[in-house]
Amino acid sequence: MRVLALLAFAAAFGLLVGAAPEVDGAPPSEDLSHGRVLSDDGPSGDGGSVITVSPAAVDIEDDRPSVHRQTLELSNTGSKPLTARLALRFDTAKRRQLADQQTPMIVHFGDDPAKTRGTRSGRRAQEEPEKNASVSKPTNVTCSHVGRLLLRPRRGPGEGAAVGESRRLAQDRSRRLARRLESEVEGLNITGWQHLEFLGIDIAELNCSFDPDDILNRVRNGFAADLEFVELDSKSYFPIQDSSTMASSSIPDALWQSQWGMRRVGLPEAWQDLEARSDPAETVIVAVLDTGVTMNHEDLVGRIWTNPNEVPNNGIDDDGNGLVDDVHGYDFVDNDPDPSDSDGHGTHCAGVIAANQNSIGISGAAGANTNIKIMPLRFLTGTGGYTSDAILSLNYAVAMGATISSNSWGGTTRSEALEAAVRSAQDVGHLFIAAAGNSASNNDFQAEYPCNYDDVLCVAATESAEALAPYSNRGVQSVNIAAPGSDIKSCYLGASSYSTLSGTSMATPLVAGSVALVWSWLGNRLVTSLQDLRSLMLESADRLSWTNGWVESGMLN
Ligand SMILES: [Ca+2]
Ligand SMILES: [Ca+2]
Ligand SMILES: [Ca+2]
Ligand SMILES: [Ca+2]
Repeated sequence: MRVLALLAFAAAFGLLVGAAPEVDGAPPSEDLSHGRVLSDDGPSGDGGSVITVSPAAVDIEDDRPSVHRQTLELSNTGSKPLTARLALRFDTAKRRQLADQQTPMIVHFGDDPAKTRGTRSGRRAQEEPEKNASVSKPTNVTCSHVGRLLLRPRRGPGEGAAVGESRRLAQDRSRRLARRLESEVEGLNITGWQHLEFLGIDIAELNCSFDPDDILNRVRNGFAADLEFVELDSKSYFPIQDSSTMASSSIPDALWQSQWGMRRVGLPEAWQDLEARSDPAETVIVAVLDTGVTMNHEDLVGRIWTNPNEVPNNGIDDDGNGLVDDVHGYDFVDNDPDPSDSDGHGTHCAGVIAANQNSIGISGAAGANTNIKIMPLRFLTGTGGYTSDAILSLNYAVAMGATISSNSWGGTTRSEALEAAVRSAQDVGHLFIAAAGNSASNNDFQAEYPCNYDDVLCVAATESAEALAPYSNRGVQSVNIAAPGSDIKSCYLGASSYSTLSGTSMATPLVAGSVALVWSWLGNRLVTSLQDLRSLMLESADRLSWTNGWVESGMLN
């Protein structure tokens, strides 16, 4: 058997890259900066299987961030097919502050690739006989999102909560689980593994050549004692919007007169009160999980969050968060660092939160406070979005400091993984604000997610005629507050375009912007947590005859 894998690493991280292959099932290498070779001579008497690596360690040391390339050659010198697990550790000073980060890669190789796990590597081998190995990074989607498993290992006795316990424990548990799954579930070919440390959730990328339900059942049944949950990814969530009232237009002048909703909830008075305070406003980052945001919109100038530790367009993950050039959020649909809007829905929501209070366009709920920033996270398109991408977006929001998220999307599919993600985000102080839905149904009887998950701030829509909007979902146990959602004017796709939309999608960012506004001035002073502020918002809501019986509190005030 000859050389079976040649891996070229683009080490675009500055300092040190360590690579150590592990034969499947072997314990993890402790010091990856000096790669050591673990071999399994195998019990079969067939000559065993041995991986040799050249060079054994890949060390690159440099103070300047620049791109390095290093080739690592792996050979299987035995006769038995092997799986090698490589962990790259990027060990820059910044990364040390953040904790070590490891990027696992999995390589399959053997003498008869068609017989190794998965036909994908088999196909590749036929096309490229010299390179019968498949290598993928965890961020690559190898086939479709249906090839993703979302799961969380069960905590051992005496271990802390998934979030808040030592990261090392959770990481080790995740790594052990990945190894066990691949060695014990026949036919399971894990091509990438992401451990979301802030949410305590793992995402396994699977080879395409499997029956998803069969794999799910075998993992669920075989690992019931080891898993809190496991589920298949699915495209379950959709932007919430009543398209029948959608009318796009380009309007050159100040549109305040049309912004009935902002006046109705008393925002002008709030702006005056808060501006009169002597203490400074704190920065608040509001993540908008949606179809992206038109970041060059004339009324959002200066309002888009900037990642302070990421240098744009240099092809380098300067801040070491695993994503290259993520200067203004991220696009989890296309896996690129440009979360520009392709639809308009996300831009509309962003405008309702933070459009500048000036002479042009509209004013957002938090428009008067320039310390409130939008973090665009694109996981939806007009045709929907995947659970895994919603979770990746929320993980990014929490990891990068967004304390509030505005979520104008939903579906009727319950996901234990998304529920756990929302719960874990809340456990670290994040407030998740969600739309109730536009199907005129009662969420107490017909659940809508993520609205119905515990402690989400779920928003119904009202119209200017002092009524709940006829399309709005409601439910005294599941829908917490109502806010203006019909005929809402806001920013749209073009840099100077505006449109009028209706839906609980529009009511949700009005609440998110209002919460951000109050939190920016009063947070950690008069109110110490966003969950406490959530309670205060519910207490201070207007209990109106027409909101009674439909939402938990009343109209946002
Ligand atoms: Ca980055
Ligand atoms: Ca960069
Ligand atoms: Ca993009
Ligand atoms: Ca404006």
